[in-house]
Amino acid sequence: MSAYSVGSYLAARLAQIGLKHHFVVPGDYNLVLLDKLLEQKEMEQVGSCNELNASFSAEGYARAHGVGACVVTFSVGALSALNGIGGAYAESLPVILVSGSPNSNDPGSHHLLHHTTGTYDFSYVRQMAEHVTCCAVAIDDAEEAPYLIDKAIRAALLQKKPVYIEIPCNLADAPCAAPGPVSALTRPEMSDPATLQAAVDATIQFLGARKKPILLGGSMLRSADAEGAFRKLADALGCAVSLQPAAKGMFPETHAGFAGIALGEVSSPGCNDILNWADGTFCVGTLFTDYSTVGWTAQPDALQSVQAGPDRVQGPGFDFSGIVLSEFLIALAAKVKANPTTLHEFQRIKPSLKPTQAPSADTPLDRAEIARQVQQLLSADSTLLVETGDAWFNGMYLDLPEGARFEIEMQWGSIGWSIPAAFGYAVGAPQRKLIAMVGDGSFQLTAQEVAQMIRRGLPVLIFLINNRGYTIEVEIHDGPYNNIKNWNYAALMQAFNAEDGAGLGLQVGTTRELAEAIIKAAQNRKGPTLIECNIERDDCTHQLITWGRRVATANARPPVRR
Ligand code: TPU
Ligand code: MG
Repeated sequence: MSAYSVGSYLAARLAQIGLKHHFVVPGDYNLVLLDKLLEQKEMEQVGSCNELNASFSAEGYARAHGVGACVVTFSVGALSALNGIGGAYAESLPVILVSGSPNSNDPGSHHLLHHTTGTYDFSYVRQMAEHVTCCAVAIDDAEEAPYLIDKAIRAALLQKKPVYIEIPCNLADAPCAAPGPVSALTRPEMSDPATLQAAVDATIQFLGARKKPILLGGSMLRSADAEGAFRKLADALGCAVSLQPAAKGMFPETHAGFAGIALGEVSSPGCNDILNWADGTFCVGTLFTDYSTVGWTAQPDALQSVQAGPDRVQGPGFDFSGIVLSEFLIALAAKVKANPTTLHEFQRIKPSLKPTQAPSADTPLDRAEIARQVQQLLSADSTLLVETGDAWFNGMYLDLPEGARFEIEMQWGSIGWSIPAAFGYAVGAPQRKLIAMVGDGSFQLTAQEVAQMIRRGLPVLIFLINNRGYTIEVEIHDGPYNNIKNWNYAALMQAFNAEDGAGLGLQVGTTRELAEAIIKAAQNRKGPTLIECNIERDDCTHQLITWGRRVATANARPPVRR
């Protein structure tokens, strides 16, 4: 007889795949399961203030640690978590959402249950989860649990997408088989050798026929475990290398080939010019959406580009699947001929940027000065995490030193993501210096998760940019709904500290006050520091204004008559 129960089986599997933490909100349907998870000593249970935050924290943890998990209660908990799970799908991050569910005798027994819609069908949560996960399983029998748990975890790890596992409250403690070797869950996929060869040949031919090829990297470089292989290809090709904003940090900005952030008209200086000058774009792990193409104004010409994704390579006249991206890039790097034409041209056209000077006197704070001071803080062990809003644009043009990382949720773009995601990231990578930039409007969604940073003594540095409203929305389409109630954000830290916390809240409105606050933050190692930076309502990046106008135009296209 195996000594395992469904709950301890799940705990063992989560520990085997390397999880050191999981995020939880308790409820009567998951309490026994939480006990079982607590028994697994290799993993720590981390409380979240609510399930939305738990899901964003697990997503942030997956960014830092490769995979994340959160455990919630049925329906009321799981439905709240689905926003973060949809985000993990959009951002290609493996997050395991586990929900405790009603007693296995209840479905089909004509019982009405709490936390449900008051009907007899309890399958709706799994059905809803199916749309935002790559695998959603509901266990209704302990003997089936090992198979279904493995199926879901394997799918998450292979596809780098979230999954959903439902475990009835009376089965968490029910006996089941012992876990087998972990390699059943983690064995990587391999390319079909003949298809790999064909894709390499077709791409070599495409590149050979171009005089001025350029590389463009996207966020799926990370989810496809292809950052190292992309770098090898960049070294071999020797051409200019541009990155979509969501891939910032996935290729070193100190690399000789780095040509900046590609975002159409609002690309970093010289980057859009070199992309337009090139006669062939080799896109790797990219995602082209209305946002990343600046309202469909900047998309590579399909006839002049190759797109290589996690399992597919597509170009003019060819389309291969069943290929592992990193294997493809490495095979290509070994065969490709160097062509540095775009890099040489980029070096000619690149505007020489004078470092912005520190203001000589104390002056009212503006967003450019915030960016300048944040830039000075970045070092090899920093991670800069930026929220939807002008924080995106404040962060994406900063220079990352070698080793520094950048986190952005530009595909899903849910405001409220950054604070719980920063918490999850800090739990997953406590050795990194985490700096978050967030607007006042976004902060109001999930502010309470700062309390969890205080609880665990995490020295996260938060720049809260208080421009008194939803400025990004103002730039897209203004109205009275873009004004919000102001809060005393810095004072919140005192409330969250209560009797035992070491969080620090500081309010600044001038350049000197900001510099002094940053010094105080560096001395506060036992908890987070929130610096509330007060700026004018209309003080935003010119890139936000241009991008917002383009997105607004794309949104406003009249319906096409069919
Ligand atoms: O820099 P700024 O002022 O734009 O940032 P802040 O203050 O954080 O305001 C963000 C405003 C915003 C909204 C209201 N950005 N996107 N939205 C729309 C939105 C609404 N709800 C969710 C969950 N996500 C969204 N992106
Ligand atoms: Mg704002």
